[in-house]
Amino acid sequence: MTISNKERLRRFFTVFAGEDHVLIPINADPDAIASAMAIKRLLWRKTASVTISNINKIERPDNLAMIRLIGVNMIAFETIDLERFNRIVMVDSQPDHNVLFKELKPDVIIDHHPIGETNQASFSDIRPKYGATASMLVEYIRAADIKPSDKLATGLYYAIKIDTSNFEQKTVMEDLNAFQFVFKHCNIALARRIESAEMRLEFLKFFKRALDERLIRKGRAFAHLGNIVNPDICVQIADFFMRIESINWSIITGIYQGKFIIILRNDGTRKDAGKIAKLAFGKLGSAGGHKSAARAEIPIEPLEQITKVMDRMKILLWLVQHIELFLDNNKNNNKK
Ligand SMILES: [Mn+2]
Repeated sequence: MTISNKERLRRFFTVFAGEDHVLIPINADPDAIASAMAIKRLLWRKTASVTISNINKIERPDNLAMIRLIGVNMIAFETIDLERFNRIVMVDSQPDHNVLFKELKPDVIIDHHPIGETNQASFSDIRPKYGATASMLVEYIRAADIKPSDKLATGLYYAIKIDTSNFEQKTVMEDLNAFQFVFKHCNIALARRIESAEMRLEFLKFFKRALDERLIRKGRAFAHLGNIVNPDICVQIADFFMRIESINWSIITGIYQGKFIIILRNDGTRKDAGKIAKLAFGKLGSAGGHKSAARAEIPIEPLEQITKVMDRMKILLWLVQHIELFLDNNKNNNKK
C-alpha cells in the first residue's frame, strides 16, 4: 500500500496545532540538520515555535561551516527545558539510536535508517531504501508547493551528497529526483564553500610538523604527528602528500586515544594499501582498507615493547623500517 506525497504531508500536518511548541532533537550531521531545517520550514506559521536541538558536540569542519553559512539556529540539548515543548519531531534517527532519544516520545519520526523497535509516534515515515532523509523531506517540501530558499536548498543538496557519498553508496531514483530539484534552487558557491571547509585552524600546526619532520624515501612520504586532536588530520595530510607529483605512497601516523593511528594512501597503480596494512599491522592491532586507501590502529601498550612511542623521531624510524619490508616485498612481487 503506497500513499502519495500529498497524503503523507496531510497526515504529517494533522499532528500539529497552532499553539504547539515543537522540538526537533537531532544527532547533528548534514542530513539531520537539513532535514530539521525542512521540518521548520514546513511548520512555518503553522505552530507557535520550532526549536532545533543538537544532542552531539559538532566538530567536523564542514558541519560547522554548514551551520554558520546556512544560518541554522541550534540549541545544545543539555540546555533544553523539555517541559517547554509539547511536540517532538525526530528526523534521520529513531528513539533506539541513542540513549537521549530513548527518553523522548516523538510524535513524528521521519527517517531512512532500518526500522527499529516499534515506536509510538502518531506519524511515522521510515523508508530505509532512501539514501538520505533529506530526499524524503524534499518530497514533503514539493508536496507542500514550497519554493525552498537557497539556504534550505543548499542544505538539502549537501545532505543528499554526503549521505549517498556523491551517489556512490545506497541511492535510489527518489534521491536523484530530490537532488535534481534542490540543485535548481541551491547556491553552488555556498555549497562549494561548505564542501571545501575540511580544515580547522588548529590543524595547521600539524601540517607544519608534517612538513618539518617528514621523511621521503623512494617516492614514499612518511610523517608522524605525535598526539593529535582528531584522526582526520592524518587523512588530510596523507591526501596532501599524494598531491605531490613524485610521491606514490603517503603514510601518516599519530597518537589518538591511546592508539597509534596509521593512514596509508597511494597513487592507485599496482599497489594494495589494504593488503600492506593487514600484513604490516594486522598482528599488532586492527588494519584494513582498499587498494589505494587503508588504515591501521595499534594500541600503544604493546607498541611500547617495540619502540619508544613518545619519541617522535624513534617511532617514525621504526614505522619506516617496519613497513618498508612489506612495501619493497610487494613491489618485487608485482614486478614478477
Ligand atoms: Mn541520514
